[in-house]
Amino acid sequence: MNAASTAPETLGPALLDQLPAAVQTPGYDRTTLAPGMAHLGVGAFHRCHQAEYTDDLLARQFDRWGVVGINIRPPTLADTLGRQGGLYTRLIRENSHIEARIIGSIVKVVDSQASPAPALTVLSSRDIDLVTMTVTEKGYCHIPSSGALDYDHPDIVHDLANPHAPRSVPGILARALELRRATHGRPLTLLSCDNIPTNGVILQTVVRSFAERRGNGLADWIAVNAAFPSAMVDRIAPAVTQDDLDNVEQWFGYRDAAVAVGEPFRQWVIEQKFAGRVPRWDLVGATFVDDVTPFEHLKMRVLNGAQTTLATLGVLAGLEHTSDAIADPLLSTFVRRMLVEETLPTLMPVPGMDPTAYIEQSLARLKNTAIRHRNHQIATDGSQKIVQRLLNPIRDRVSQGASIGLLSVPVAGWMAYLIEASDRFGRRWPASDPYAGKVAAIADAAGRDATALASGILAIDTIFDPGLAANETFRAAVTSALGELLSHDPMTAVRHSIEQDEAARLKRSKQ
Ligand code: CS2
Repeated sequence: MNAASTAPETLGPALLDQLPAAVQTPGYDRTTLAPGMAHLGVGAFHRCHQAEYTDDLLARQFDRWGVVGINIRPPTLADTLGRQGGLYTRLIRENSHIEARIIGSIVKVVDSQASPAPALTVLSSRDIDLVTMTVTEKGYCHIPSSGALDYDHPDIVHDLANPHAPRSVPGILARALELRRATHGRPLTLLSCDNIPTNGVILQTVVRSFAERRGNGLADWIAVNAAFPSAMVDRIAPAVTQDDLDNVEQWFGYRDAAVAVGEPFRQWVIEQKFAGRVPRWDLVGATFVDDVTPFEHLKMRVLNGAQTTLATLGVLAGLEHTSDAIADPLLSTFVRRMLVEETLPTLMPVPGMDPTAYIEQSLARLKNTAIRHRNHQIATDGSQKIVQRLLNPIRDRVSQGASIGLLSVPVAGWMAYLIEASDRFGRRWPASDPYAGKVAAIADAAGRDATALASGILAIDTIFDPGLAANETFRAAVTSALGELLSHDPMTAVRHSIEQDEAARLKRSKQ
């Protein structure tokens, strides 16, 4: 036997009936699956979340709900999922537990990085009734502090000048809707699955604001024919590594370039507001509700808030993954205390969920050592994340006159993360954030002066709403934490905030 014939085969439809028994395969006849929806942004999260729910649904109630996966940004899909006929292995991992399953819901992939045409063809097709998307927080081209479309965003400037050749998500969606209006006129549901607050409202705002500028009646057509439900999505599914691909080959004997790895927990709460046909994801674990807000607050403030806290403080403490950060006794004490003392009282009642138990469950999820979620990955684009994860709960507490000494530490953590990445501070790590340049310029001017650094950054009103930025308690807490985080012993900030919180608690209990 020559080397070529012993090389493991690559996953694809022909291999489905030859896989080891430990690998579950689709429970429906994939050859008859026709496309009914599209997904923008096929990354690890989509493969572990919406595509899996859809796969569950197809096995339970088969219907025309195949997914066309579209990427308008790297990576390209043709060489990975495309080559495998859309099939991939989804691993669920929790410490030593491993569960492997082939997901079959993606019927086709389309690369539209070089030109919007392939994406527009799919999105405007009459077969597509719904578009889900995970395009990251910054993909919406909105202003984080207000949720409005950022007309100064270079891609928006470009797309308004070239509406037939758009490159931004709002521009592409507006053009697709325009093409739908001009051809078959069928309605479309656009379902955001990104962690931005009221994601449906923001998506609707950016698409409609863009369409209004076009001024050809498109905005009115959209108001009647498109729906933008909000959704809360949840499953921890980090960027896939070469180790993950190698593991599949070693454990199961075939190659898969599109493996996705997630934790066992998953959740999807979707606002019941659709235009036309919708997949019955509610039959397979998703929840359709009238108002997503309480669920969204709970998830972004607790789970995502904890992740951002552990990520930025974790990097500053020299720790690599979420699971390393939460294994650190000081950071673990800090994050639990922050969530219980300060975040929890800001949460709205959530039907059927106990917020205290949710906090414990979230912390337990973050301890999963088989999920190699890098702190740098979570810290990426922090400017687009801190509003919903940290600043909104802080604002709620400030308005109640309640303490914010703990929640302010990760805000300073985000600042320190970008400051330390600047030239002036010796570029300790490469930081990827649309505001990295702005923060670096502030660091250049302010040097090591924590007060000047904090006030320079707090003055960025597209992140910090001016009312909050002017609050003296908030400014003082952020400035003092930032000074300590930038010192030779960054964890002093964490220790101090815990001590201060403890002292305040004791004082209150004696009153
Ligand atoms: C993470 C999220 O990278 C990040 O910003 O906090 O991707 C997080 O893992 C998911 O929201 C979990 O559902």
